[in-house]
Amino acid sequence: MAPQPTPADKFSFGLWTVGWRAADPFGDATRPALDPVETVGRLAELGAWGVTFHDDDLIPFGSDDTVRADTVARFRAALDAAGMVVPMATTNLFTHPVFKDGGFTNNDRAIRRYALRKVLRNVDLAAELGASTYVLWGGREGSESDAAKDVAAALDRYREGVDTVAAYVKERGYGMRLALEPKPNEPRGDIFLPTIGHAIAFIAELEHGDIVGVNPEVGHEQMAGLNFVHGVAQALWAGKLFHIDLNGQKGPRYDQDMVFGHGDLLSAFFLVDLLEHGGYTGPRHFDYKPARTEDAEGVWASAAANMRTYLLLRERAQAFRADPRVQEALKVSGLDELRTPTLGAGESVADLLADRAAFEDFDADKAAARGYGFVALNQLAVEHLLGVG
Ligand code: GLT
Ligand code: MN
Ligand code: MN
Repeated sequence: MAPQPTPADKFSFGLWTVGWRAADPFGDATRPALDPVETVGRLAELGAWGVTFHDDDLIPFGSDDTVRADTVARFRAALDAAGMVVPMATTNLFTHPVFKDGGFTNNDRAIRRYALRKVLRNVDLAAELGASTYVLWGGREGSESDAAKDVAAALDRYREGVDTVAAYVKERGYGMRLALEPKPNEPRGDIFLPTIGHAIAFIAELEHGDIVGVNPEVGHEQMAGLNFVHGVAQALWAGKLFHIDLNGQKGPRYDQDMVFGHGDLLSAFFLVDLLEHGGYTGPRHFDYKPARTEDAEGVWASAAANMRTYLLLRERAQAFRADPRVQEALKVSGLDELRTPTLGAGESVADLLADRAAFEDFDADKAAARGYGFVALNQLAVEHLLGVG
């Protein structure tokens, strides 16, 4: 029986995902523009729970106040009719040529001030529509050459920008949290805050870091050759996984934004296992692009594919965890033992130094003879993934 998505699964999509018209650096758009109102209705029919947007996805750049008000009213009516929510919103600080050297870290101070105003304006709209997360993806924050930026000054300005937005959110009582989205490169040659680790280290330097976390994207960490599951696990461990962008990527190359699971499927399996069993309760947000080859029906089929893949992986992960052979294999591999603190309760360094069994009498060769059974455990995961569990 094929699993059917329901709002309880908390699946959400950006307007810019299904709405991508598939223009790329080598070719024109292959699909017509989508009306956000249609997107809301179609996604709801497919079982999605929420829709997210950049300011400019909803209200075309440069619209006057009347168009803005009408557009928001129409969008809100569509959300209400479909029973959809807006869990997250974000700002487009990358399309207009004014942002070619970035927003918060642009060398031009007037542009930095303009970028801040653009963000604050959309934070107001996000709050009005009930969003609890505000994403900041700094795709244009970076450089093509090391001569172009004073990185320390750029990080000062980045911190100033994020702290200003966070302070505003607190002052207004919006109850919203900010989520920084790392990416190593594209569109800039090198982007600031390139990985989850860089972003978490940056957050520690903020004045209002308590309401700032991360929005990691599968493909972005994999573009950097990193293990996405480990990165997400560390973000969870730090209490900083505020949101997540799910998609598919085939290793270090340009940003592919494929359907979730259409890249590294085994990694996607362990990711779903982590999200489902690791305490993450936020949205399962798909940030993918329907392939350029797809027509309108293909767009909706690909949206459904993201959710279906997630649900199938969730079933497989549950079966994996419930399998007595897996539980036994986990013990053999020592995963339960890793949860035991290395020092005993109340044990001091002096106690450790006095413990002959820990060192003087410890038989390293004997301990080294142990097999960990990791391959057998991994094979059980592969077999559950293949439905042979
Ligand atoms: C852009 C980018 C995504 C970000 C979006 C948020 S915009 O499409 O490629 O990864 O999540 O600004
Ligand atoms: Mn991407
Ligand atoms: Mn993303």
